[in-house]
Amino acid sequence: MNLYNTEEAAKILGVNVSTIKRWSSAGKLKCIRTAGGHRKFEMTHLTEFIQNGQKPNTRINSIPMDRAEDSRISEWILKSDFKNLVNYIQKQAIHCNRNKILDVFKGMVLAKIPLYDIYDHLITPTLHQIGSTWEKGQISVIEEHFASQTLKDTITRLQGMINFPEKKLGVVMAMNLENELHDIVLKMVDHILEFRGYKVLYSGQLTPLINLEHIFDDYAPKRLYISSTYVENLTNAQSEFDSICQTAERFNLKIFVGGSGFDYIDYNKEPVINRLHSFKDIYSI
Ligand code: B12
Repeated sequence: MNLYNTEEAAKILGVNVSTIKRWSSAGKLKCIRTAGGHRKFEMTHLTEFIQNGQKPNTRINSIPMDRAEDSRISEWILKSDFKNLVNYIQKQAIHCNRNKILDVFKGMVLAKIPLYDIYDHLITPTLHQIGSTWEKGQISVIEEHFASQTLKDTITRLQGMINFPEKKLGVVMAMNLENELHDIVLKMVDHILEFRGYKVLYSGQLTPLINLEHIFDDYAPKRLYISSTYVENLTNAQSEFDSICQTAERFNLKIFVGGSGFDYIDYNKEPVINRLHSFKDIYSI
């Protein structure tokens, strides 16, 4: 769990340390007390405080302000300046600077930017840009791997920091096809579904189809989200997909598909409900 100390909380909320102490002593701003009596703040303590309208003025810095760079980033976050943020995140990802990326994510959550907007307007274009800078030969393939792994790690860490609804809407499953390595997108799908209130069965990269019906039987998911980005062999991918559809239909599952692989795979069949194109769609449909 990532915690802020009193000084950092003061920098984020744009007040001095004694105000933070006063608010927390009065119970307005929740905190955790360490064995030594120090206050520690979770990101959710700060978001709850801001959302409850407890902060009297609007000056929130979204990330702890230590350096000139921090104030620039804070301004980009508060103005939803995704162009500059994408360039910044790409640079940090190539250099494996996980904490700097996480600071931006946390800042966006504090600034009340919805999770699906972070994924649609920041992470998706960053991944596309990483792909095109690699295609143009501006970064090496190892740097492309640094960048994509760093983003995957930070998305997983962010997932551990956000509170999800306790009451679950039901069980859903998120899977890739058998030969698919692109699973960052599926991790984000997983996160959005969890945020929406589903319990998610996440099988990730290269999901084998053996025993799929036992999974449907034992875990009883009611929706299946299938991601396909790269189709190496269309005949195999199509028959794999058709077989999943047949099994899913027997178990009354609804299927949602997404990713550029479905430009080739025919998904116009039962029980496919929809092809989704954005994280906002995944959140709302
Ligand atoms: C990171 C990356 C990798 C990483 C993957 C790491 C990981 N764990 O995911 C690694 C290095 C492993 C990799 C490997 C390969 N990659 Co690659 N990769 C990328 C890169 C840079 C980003 C992919 C990504 O995550 N995009 C971000 C997602 C969020 O965007 P999106 O796919 O457009 O998805 C959107 C919608 O379609 C929708 N959506 C997508 N999926 C889903 C799923 C559901 C359920 C829903 C509801 C919605 C939804 O939501 C998104 C938001 O709008 C892309 C470049 C690019 N332009 O995307 C290339 C890219 C996808 N890769 C490509 C290729 C060719 C490969 C390799 C074959 C390379 C090789 N020769 O080995 C292998 C594939 C091996 C395999 N069997 O899968 C090509 C694919 C071309 C094609 N369509 O045929 C691309 C486009 C690069 C290129 N221009 O050549 N890759």
